[in-house]
Amino acid sequence: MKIYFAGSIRGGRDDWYLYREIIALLSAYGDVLTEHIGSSELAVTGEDLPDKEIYDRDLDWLKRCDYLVAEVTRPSLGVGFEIGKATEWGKRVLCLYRPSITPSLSAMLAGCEGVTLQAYEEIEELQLVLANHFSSTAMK
Ligand code: 6K6
Repeated sequence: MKIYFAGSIRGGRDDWYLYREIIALLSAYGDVLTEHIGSSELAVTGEDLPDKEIYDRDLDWLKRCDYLVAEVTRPSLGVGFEIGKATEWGKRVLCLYRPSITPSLSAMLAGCEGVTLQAYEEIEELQLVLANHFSSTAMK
């Protein structure tokens, strides 16, 4: 299974360490195509690539993935765009968020039938959350 992990870049890098841990957990379920999202090297100033190349490459990966998993606690235009594309293309989409920081998510996510929302607070909870989620959906 190919997993596209989405997390904020220009929306803010406060949670980069959390993205790294989520990517490590996700790697038990498939190939994570976007490991750079959890890199401390990737700052708000981003990769040293032109925007069009980043866009084309990421959309190509998104098209080829089986699953989009997004951490949506920190609002990011890019992550929202990727979720919109993924749902339009019929991909399975799981959005993880921490209600203590973002108690009410955008209705564009919360009201979207193609998006599964999963609240959590601590990274330790996610191991079980992902195991339950992928055993009930992804392997089918
Ligand atoms: C260049 C300069 C500053 O940021 C960059 C961008 N570098 C990126 N590299 C890889 N993926 C990116 C980049 N910018 C956006 N993305 C994609 O959008 C990722 O897949 C993320 O999930 C999402 C982040 O969007 P923003 O709006 O928070 O940047």
